[in-house]
Amino acid sequence: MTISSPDQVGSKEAKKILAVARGETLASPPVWLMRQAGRYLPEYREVRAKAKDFLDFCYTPELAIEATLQPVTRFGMDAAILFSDILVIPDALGQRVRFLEGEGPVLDALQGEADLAKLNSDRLIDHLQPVYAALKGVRERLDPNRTLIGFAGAPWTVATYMIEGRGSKDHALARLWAYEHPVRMARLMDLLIEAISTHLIGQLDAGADIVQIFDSWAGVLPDSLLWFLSIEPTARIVTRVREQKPDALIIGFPRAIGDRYPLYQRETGVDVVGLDTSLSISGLGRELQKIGPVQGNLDPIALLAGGDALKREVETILEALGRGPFIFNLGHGILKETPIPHVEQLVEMIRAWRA
Ligand code: 1CP
Repeated sequence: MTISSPDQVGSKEAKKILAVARGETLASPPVWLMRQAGRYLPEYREVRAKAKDFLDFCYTPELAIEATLQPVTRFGMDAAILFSDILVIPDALGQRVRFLEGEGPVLDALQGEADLAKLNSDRLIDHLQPVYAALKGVRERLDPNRTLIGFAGAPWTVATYMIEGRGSKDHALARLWAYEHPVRMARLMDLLIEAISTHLIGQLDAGADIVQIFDSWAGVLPDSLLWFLSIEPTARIVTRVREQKPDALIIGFPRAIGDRYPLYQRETGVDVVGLDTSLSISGLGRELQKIGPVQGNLDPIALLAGGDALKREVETILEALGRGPFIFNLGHGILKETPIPHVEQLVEMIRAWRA
């Protein structure tokens, strides 16, 4: 049976994001937003209040399912992204992770060899069962025309939290590790590559249609470290996942790496590259799109602003990238202060636009 929809030009794929990830151009691009389930939604805050703490929220399938579906129900997004966090990986490896109210994540920072040796991937799959249960639950309830996205942090981005013990601006401590202890850092990368690959395969087995690898802090790395800590580890994850899941579709988001995007696109083998806000869409963005599908890159602050400013930004992005394989998204996660009507305005504009 051929499923067709008015928004798709000759596509047999009912899930628009998958059609684009395989290289198709749609008349009107699909849309989802990074961090679309979150505090800007009153219904999220309600579910959040039912959980003991943030990790308990992630590991309670009924709550995670509800949070995952909320933005799809409210805005009609083309994808649901699993409600979870990149820090379930250190937690599953046995490092202590807590989310403190108003402070964000706090981990018992890795101090050296001894702490590294304590990390244990044997129980990873068992520990993450609630995450896979949530994906299965979402799969059962999600409209079959919508894409279900699984995700993980990239090794470097996860490692910054493991080494620093919390979020930081410049990730100096993690970079210092890489310069001063390259062997130790390589061991941490190996461990994370294995753990993240296993987790992505687990998510694909549980019903995710596609997965995204968030390398949110890749932009602070100079070339030599970018290769060693971001591009090569990501390439290895892509290879590992495809060994078990040859058709796996993967989005890579190496935030703020600037003119090194083409290298990342070429060398990692991801199907779609996620563009951050600072990337020039009319220049580099279009170059990248000649090679493969791209996703992005509305400034989350423009979404916060709304009105004419938002309209102008959205039009510029659609005009630059909408006539090739393109998934509309933000250039980084949605902010918790974002007014809901602005998200509605955004989705309406994208739906109304034609290539
Ligand atoms: O109590 C709360 O509600 C805390 C806010 C929150 C939320 C909603 C955190 C804590 N994590 C999440 C969910 C989350 N995190 C998702 C869910 C799916 C979605 O709707 O998109 C995803 C994909 C993430 C990914 C994530 N977590 C990233 C990568 C993406 C990015 O924004 O760069 C990172 C860096 C994290 C770490 C993290 N978790 C939470 C916070 C506040 C942070 C950032 C800490 C920092 O500032 O460094």
